[in-house]
Amino acid sequence: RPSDDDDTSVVVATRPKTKRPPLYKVLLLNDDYTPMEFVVAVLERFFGMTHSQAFDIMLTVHKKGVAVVGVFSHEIAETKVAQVMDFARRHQHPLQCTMERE
Ligand code: NFA
Repeated sequence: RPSDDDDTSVVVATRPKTKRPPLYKVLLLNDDYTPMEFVVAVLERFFGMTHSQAFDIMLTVHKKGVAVVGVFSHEIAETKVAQVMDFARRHQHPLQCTMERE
């Protein structure tokens, strides 16, 4: 037929594409000045840790220099980093918090 534009000659396999969004690790960095109890309070307040969990992670950061404190979507990770950095700055502690793609 003159206007037959249905091309049935090529069949391509498809698969359902459900690409999950990337996750981001939130990292806490050691320094020589931020009080240990302040770091514990940060981990309790912003990362929902118990005092015992927070104390363990704080010690890991203190001894190893850095630790992952949580894994989140990009937006949540950005918010956590901003909250920690703002809280540290307001208390005049040099505590650093960053994020990196997992
Ligand atoms: N190193 C800090 C101190 O000895 C404690 C600390 C732990 C700081 C974890 C930052 C992160 N007071």
